[in-house]
Amino acid sequence: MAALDAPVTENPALARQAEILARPPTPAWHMANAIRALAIDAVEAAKSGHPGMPMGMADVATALWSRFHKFDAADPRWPDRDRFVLSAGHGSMLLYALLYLTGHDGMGIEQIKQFRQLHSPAAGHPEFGMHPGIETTTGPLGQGISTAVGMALAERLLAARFGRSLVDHRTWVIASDGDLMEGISHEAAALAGHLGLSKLTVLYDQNHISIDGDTALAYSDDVHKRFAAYGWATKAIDGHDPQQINAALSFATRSRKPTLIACQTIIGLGAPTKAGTAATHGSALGAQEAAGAKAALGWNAPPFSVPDDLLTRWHEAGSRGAGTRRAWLKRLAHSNMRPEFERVMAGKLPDNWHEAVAALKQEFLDTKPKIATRQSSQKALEVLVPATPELIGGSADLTGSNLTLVKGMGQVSAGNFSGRYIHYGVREHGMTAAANGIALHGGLIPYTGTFFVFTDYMRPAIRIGAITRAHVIHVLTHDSIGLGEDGPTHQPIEHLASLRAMPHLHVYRPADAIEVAECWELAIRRNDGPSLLVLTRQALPTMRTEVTENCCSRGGYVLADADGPRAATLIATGSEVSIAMDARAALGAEGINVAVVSLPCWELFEVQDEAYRAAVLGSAPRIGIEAAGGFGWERWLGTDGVFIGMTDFGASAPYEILYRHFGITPEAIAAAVRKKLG
Ligand SMILES: Cc1ncc(C[n+]2csc(CCOP(=O)(O)OP(=O)(O)O)c2C)c(N)n1
Ligand SMILES: [Mg+2]
Repeated sequence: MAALDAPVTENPALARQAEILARPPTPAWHMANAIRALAIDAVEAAKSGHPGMPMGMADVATALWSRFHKFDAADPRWPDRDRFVLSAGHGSMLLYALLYLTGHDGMGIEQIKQFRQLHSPAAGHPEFGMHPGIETTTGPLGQGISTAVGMALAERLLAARFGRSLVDHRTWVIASDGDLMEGISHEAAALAGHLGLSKLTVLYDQNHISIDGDTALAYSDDVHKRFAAYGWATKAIDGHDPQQINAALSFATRSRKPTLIACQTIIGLGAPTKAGTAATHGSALGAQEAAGAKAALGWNAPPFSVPDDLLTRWHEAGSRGAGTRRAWLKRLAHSNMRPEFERVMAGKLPDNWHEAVAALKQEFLDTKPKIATRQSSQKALEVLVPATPELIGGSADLTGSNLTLVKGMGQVSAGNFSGRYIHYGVREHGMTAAANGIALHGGLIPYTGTFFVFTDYMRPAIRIGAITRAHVIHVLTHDSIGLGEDGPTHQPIEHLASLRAMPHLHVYRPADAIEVAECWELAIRRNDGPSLLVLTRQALPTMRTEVTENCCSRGGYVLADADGPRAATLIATGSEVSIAMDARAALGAEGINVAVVSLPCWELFEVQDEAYRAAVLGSAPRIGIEAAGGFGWERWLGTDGVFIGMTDFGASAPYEILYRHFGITPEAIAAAVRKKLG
């Protein structure tokens, strides 16, 4: 296999590395080497991980955390702290080293030694919730930088509400080549530029290396022109020169635009043979290379130990913000906005917010509107928006279809952040990540809007929302073949099943106006994960006959029981519930008594007690009806049930014709019941 043997090539990075290592060492250089040494040791001990990125970005991170980043290690959740997002999450040891060195509780040397081990806060990639200093979960490239755009936007929105004396902080991101290659970074950066999020700074680790080797293999963007075109300021610096780093960071703090600083770095700086190569990206250096790196860096301390004088200097960096935090606490104490600020930051809903929803439900009960669930959602928003000032809406260019905008919200724009509605543009992925960032920032509850089928364009960010348990609400309309003429590209088939498969997501598919109000209520109340409201384009009748209880809170319930012993149970969601009700009436006329169960939220139904679920589902034959693929319905139907739904993509036609064409009709349901009963 000689042909496959790679020729021994020169490593061009080594000459630059030699020049960098020959520079007179500065205090910052020594501090940065503590990061490098910890990254080397932790990855060696775990026998896996990514040493190259922390070694390459250590100098930039040191300057940032010791001079610019506003934080106080004594209170990592201080609301007015700067947000730091390590978008290149594979370089997680950089963040853990920074948290340890700056003296954060809960990230001691023991935790660093447990890098990548079960229950360690120093997990393979940064995980939100594992340590209070971790602002979001990163790892899927592009997500971090896009989440950070949402955080920077949240800062502007809250500053417009509470004033600069309470809200005045920056958002810092470290992003890699991979982050900027990913499509989502384009959406997010364009949005940030458009909105002029000038307190957002991306420190781009431009090491020209990714896993396959030199980024030139696949990547020839002019990053400066690209970001300039979005409306960003950009700078290029030697990422190992403290003076250039400091000057660029200082520039960023004065910039009137979001700023990208392209830091020319050497991945794995210090490694004697592997520096500047993909070999340092994602595996332990190995004993010999690790020892060589430490020697080259002049690092003599034993593994996992940092000399006292360096640790002291780092701890000073960690408490640098203490005075600023105390001054802020004083301002908060004297602010007449304090109760409201503390309320929203704690994620506590206003008193009486749900009274408006209760009134709306009663109104729906009295008037029994026949409207699309997207319309009843808008009616819900008309009462929720005034009742919950922290609610921030938006849509990916489908405002008039999603019906996500209601009177009085005001538009968010570059010059005006007092509004409550964000025109995200046609950027579903970026919108979803931004919404995660808004939620993770705290103080606001974001909802988004698009067509349900385009959750395909949102999914990686929905997943980050689910992993981080972000309080985000997605308004997803045009939820089935019921959207009609737009045809199969716009008709979701597999989406319900695929999203129901995602942990921690609540997928709601309400059947009428009252269920919509109930689901909105649940989504607003739920603060431990995202909710999806899956809504129709077409009108549906109001079927509910009482509003005393929030029936959707149990996930599923008997909407109409059989008149007499149950011959069968029809189980449906959303628009198919009224079709099931028609089938029930038709069967009843023949003396076949069936019950109709509405199952708007599988996740909530699943956690009800066995007896409740058994009573709802009954022991009679079960027929499931949903204008979507049947994957997953076995859970409720058992092996003996019948599913009526879709087995292929849809088609373009008026929706009534499509329902008949695909056999999702009261007649088809009644026929299935008769057949089942033999
Ligand atoms: C969306 C996504 N695709 C692929 C990966 C796997 N992956 C991890 S890092 C990386 C690229 C590494 O290059 P770069 O981003 O420049 O990081 P560096 O090696 O310079 O630290 C890839 C493809 C990922 N984490 N996320
Ligand atoms: Mg790279």
